[in-house]
Amino acid sequence: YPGWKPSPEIAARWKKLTAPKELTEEHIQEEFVNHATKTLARSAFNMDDFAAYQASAYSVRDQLIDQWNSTQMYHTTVSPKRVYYLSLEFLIGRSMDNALLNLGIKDRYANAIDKLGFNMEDLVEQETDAALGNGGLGRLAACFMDSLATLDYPAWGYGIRYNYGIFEQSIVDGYQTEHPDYWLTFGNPWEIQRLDITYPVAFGGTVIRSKGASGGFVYTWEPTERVVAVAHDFPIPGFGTKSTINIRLWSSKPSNEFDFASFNAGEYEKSVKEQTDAENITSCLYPNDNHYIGKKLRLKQQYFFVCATLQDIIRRFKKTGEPWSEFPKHVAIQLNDTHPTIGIVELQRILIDEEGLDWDGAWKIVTKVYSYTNHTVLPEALEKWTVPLLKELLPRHMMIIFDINLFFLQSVERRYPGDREKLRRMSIIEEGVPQSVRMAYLAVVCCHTVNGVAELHSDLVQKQLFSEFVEYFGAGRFTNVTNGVTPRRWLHQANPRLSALITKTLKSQHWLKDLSELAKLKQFASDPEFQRKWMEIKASNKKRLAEHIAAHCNVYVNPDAIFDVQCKRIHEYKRQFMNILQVIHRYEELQKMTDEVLAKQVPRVVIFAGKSAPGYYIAKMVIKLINNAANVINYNLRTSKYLQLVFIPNYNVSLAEIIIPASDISQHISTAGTEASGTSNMKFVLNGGLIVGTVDGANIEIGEETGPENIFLFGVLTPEVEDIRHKQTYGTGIKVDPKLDSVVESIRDGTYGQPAIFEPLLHIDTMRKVDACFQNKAEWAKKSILAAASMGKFSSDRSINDYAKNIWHISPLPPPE
Ligand code: B1H
Repeated sequence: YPGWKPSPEIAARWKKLTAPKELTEEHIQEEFVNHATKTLARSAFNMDDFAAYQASAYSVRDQLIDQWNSTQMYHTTVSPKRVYYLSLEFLIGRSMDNALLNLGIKDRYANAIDKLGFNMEDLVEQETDAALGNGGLGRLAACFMDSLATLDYPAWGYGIRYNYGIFEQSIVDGYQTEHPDYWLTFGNPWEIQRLDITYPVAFGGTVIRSKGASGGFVYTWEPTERVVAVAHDFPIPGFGTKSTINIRLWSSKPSNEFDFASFNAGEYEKSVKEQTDAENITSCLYPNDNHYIGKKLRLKQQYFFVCATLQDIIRRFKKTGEPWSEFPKHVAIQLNDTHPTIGIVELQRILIDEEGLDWDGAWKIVTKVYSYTNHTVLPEALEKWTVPLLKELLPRHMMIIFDINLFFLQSVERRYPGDREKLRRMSIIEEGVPQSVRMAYLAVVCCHTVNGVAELHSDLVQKQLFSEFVEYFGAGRFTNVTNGVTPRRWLHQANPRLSALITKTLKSQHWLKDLSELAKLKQFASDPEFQRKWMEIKASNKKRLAEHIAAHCNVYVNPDAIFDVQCKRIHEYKRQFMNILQVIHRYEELQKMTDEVLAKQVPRVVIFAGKSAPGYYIAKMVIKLINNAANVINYNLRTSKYLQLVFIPNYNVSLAEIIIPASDISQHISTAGTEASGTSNMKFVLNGGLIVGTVDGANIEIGEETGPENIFLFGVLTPEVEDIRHKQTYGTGIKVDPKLDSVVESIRDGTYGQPAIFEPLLHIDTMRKVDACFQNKAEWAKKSILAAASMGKFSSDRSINDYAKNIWHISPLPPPE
């Protein structure tokens, strides 16, 4: 800030004034009342839980900002290599409880506020989720931020501050209904609006080619649309450290120059339209999980956010005064899927067109900076922007993509002379009418490292999706980083009683920073007293969920039954349909039983939750089917003691925090080879739930850690799936008639080879096994404890350390005490 430099005396006074005060209960109360009366203009006679939540939130925010300031100032003085995590989604959920726990001040706050007549547990419930993501991909980004802060890495998250997050779901007559999620109605204490940090972003227009001073061509982009990106900072506190890092989310605003031009020309409506068009860029999160929709506004969102982000990163780099060749020593950029991939092209453009580097010099820098995480192999989820759309919005970027492709294919041609089919297959441009850009190929060609998110997935990425690129670039470019989840939110915060039991048993809280320490619980797995405490906590979590279900589904579920949960986005590949068929089958079996046999059944509550993309017809019909089945099953008075079925509306982070600690078993039953990793599977086991799952994604690695006796895996392996699909498609599959029970039985046995199309049968078998196991309470408790104690590997701290060491090459930088 060149305008103002404090004199030494002023700097000293400043330091004295900003020195943190001791956080006594009295000081907390002062701050609380101060915010209630000044920030909110309330009085003691005009308070309610929501106002009390806001007052607490603003005072916790002050604590965050202090830590955040000192972390950022320290990073600025050291100027280390930083990682920038670029993601179109950050599924953060609530912040207050998390901030209180990570800062280690929850009890003090709760006591202080109690004496002012408020209950912290109630206040925490007042907060609306920051739901700026669809599912696993967005939640992973949020877990990674928690780990980056906790492990003291110099890191920034960058994304979009959507005005509307993922829609709210209600169930009307059994159907999903969507409602807008305007989460900012009452302001947001967890962000700092930075009206001083803005960057211009441009779209459209043409590119003019002219002769440059040194003889080569220079390209000038003359855009037709200009908007402004405004920064909003979300401080992310680490657990048990002073490090507080930043997620910077951009919001779009109209650019004044343009507005005035049309306004003065008397084109009032045109100028208003330009204003609203500009603001619309960051209005809505696209509600598709694992599905690509080629919408122009989505591409605008992508470019808008990477354009602002790169200007911010470059501004920070330029403060070092070092030459461009040093850029990769200060900057690592991680692309969370291909969604920010246009940022690669943007950096190449800036270096050439604005900074005057030549192509090769720019390319050397770009390819040292970027790395890319692939999150799916499903073809319908892979981004392919059409060339006409890219040309229209980003004409200069389109030229650069063609150049990247040209140089790439030229070198492929040198390696494999005359193999035109190979060039066609590997080209970044897919031929067709119109042509399109394969964003994943663009990312693979430009990034130094490409990773999948679980062992099996990374294997498929290398052997199927990008096999020819592995051959061409070498296997060294490709790697695996298995996903993880933060134990702070997903155990300590969501399941405080279990966290306290673990801390008491291990005589330290250190396991929350090194999850592998959970293994020490294994020695207590058969201890009846420990088992009793462990299962008592599960029972109380189940009661809590039962209350939620009573309030939201109007069904009184039996808390002693097995709680059998499938909560995730509704998708064909995740096979909620197979699960509901299995439930209906179970219901029909119950109908046939005599009272005597019925009385011996293990009671079960089947719990579904999850959103469908608004335009995904089949997924919506699955929701309707579940609700219709629930209406039949729950009202059968003879069997409802043994089987109940609920669909809990509006699955989100906060609801997950209630459901996950309450499950006995959870289902992760995707067709083998389709679920890249899954992350809720890790959360369920961490909370003492067991998995019923297929041999897919991270289930496999979870099973390796727990041992096969503490996980219920079933079904065929990935390589068999294609084979079986083929047989089904071409009519050699076998149709089943109920009269053919013995035939089915032999198919089930595997007499005729692996029974993949009969996976529903194997699913049913597995459920019978679960019933049998659940009846032996001690054995079940032991499995639950041993499984949870094996989850050390699945902390997002381990994932982040893997990325830092093998991909980003950055080190922790703990702030001085
Ligand atoms: C995952 C997505 C995804 N994979 C496109 N891919 C999207 C793709 O808005 N879009 O266009 C949004 C999301 N999400 C998930 O990532 C995987 O399905 C999970 O298996 C995985 O655990 C998670 C995190 O890696």
